[in-house]
Amino acid sequence: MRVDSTRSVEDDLTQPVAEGGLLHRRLFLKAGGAGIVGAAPLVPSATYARSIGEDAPGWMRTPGLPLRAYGSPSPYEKDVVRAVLQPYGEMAPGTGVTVTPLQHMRGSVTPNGLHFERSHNGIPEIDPARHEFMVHGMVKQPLVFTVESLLRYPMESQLRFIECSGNSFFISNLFPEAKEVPVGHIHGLVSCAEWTGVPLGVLLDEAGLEPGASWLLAEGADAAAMSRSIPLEKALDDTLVALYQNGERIRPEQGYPMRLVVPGFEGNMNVKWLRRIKVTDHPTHTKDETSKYTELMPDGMSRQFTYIMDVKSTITHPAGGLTMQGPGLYEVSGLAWSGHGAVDKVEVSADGGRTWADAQLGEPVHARSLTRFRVPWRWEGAPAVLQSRAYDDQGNVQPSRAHWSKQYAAGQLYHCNAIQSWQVAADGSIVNVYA
Ligand SMILES: Nc1nc2c(c(=O)[nH]1)N[C@H]1C(S)=C(S)[C@@H](COP(=O)(O)O)O[C@H]1N2
Ligand SMILES: [Mo]
Repeated sequence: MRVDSTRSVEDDLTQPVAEGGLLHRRLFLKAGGAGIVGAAPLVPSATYARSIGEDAPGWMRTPGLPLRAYGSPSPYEKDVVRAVLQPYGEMAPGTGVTVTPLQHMRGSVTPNGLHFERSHNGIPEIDPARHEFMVHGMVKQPLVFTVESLLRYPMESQLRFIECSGNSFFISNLFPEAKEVPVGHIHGLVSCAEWTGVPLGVLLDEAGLEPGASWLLAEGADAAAMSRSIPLEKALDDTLVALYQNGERIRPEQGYPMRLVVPGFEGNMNVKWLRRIKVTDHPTHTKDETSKYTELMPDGMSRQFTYIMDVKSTITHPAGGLTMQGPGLYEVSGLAWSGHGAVDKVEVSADGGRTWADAQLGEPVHARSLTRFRVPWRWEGAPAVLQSRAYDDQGNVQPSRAHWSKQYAAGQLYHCNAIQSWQVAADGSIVNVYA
């Protein structure tokens, strides 16, 4: 059942639009000055003003710290960090992931120090003066680019998410029982940055494609020499050789001095520390696209070259890793994205998917980028199950976990875009459940 939430602003926006206390997405937007919410503060912790100045804190009485050449977060935010997950521990400390702490983030762009990381054999310490990037294979003229030469090319910026295809494996059918982990552990292998660099098509053009060219092999300069095959069509469409991440040079863990950004395609294809592109007329079937990054189907066949990350969303607040602070008004907020295009609509449920309210999307909505969604929620303190469901402008809808699981063999973990359920208990605790 979907509940109509398109009523006009003249209607009483404080009336629920779905079960469990979900309110009209425009409540907060229209609240200013209209007295819609009431004269009391929205949340109990916002107290009435006293006069300020009487007990001026120490930092108003003495000069502040000296100016700094490079900024870092407040020391009071020291716990907002990536969780480091190393499956082989100290045997292979460079292998594994770090996850973005989604439960502590509110916008849609990921700060560089919190961008998730997936590395197969550590972060190479590349001296940009000695790094070379080669374009060869089925080209008229093989070319080698230095970092310095690439920096002189015309550049383009794209706000794009990168998502590991192993993201959300905690709710995949690898785990028959739901794990109690924070939202960052479940979905934090997705991040969003403004990537700036040289369109790969410009460099391929310069090298001159030979007739019959249809694929690329992209290889990294790390000790895993990670490599993937990429269809030429995508390379010529919107693929970037990125040198900048949110305005500064790419971080070492993101591929310094250069990486591929292949918008909407699985994270693995966004080859970091890019050292060569070989133009071919066939996929190369590298170890990274045969032994891994394939999906096992129910009939025992494996599906290869599943590039596009499907439409998906998760509530990041309230969510696992946080607790409710008593009954009252909350903003349910989360992230939605699709590798197929732009997010079109996000719905939120507080009753485990029986009734849905439309969420407000953070605008402008960029294609293949993280989109923030928000909806007000009056929580009366009763148990609730929160879910979000995303739609994209290419007609795709995020599936239920049961529906997603059925598509694959047991133990399948890649490309999990199932709807996530957060169970909110009367005591305010929030845990991941399979609803
Ligand atoms: N050279 C190289 N490129 C790589 C990897 C790697 O280990 N080596 N990991 C891949 C995987 S699996 C993912 S999900 C993304 C992660 O990008 P990030 O670490 O910048 O978030 O990089 C991809 N590119
Ligand atoms: Mo990945």
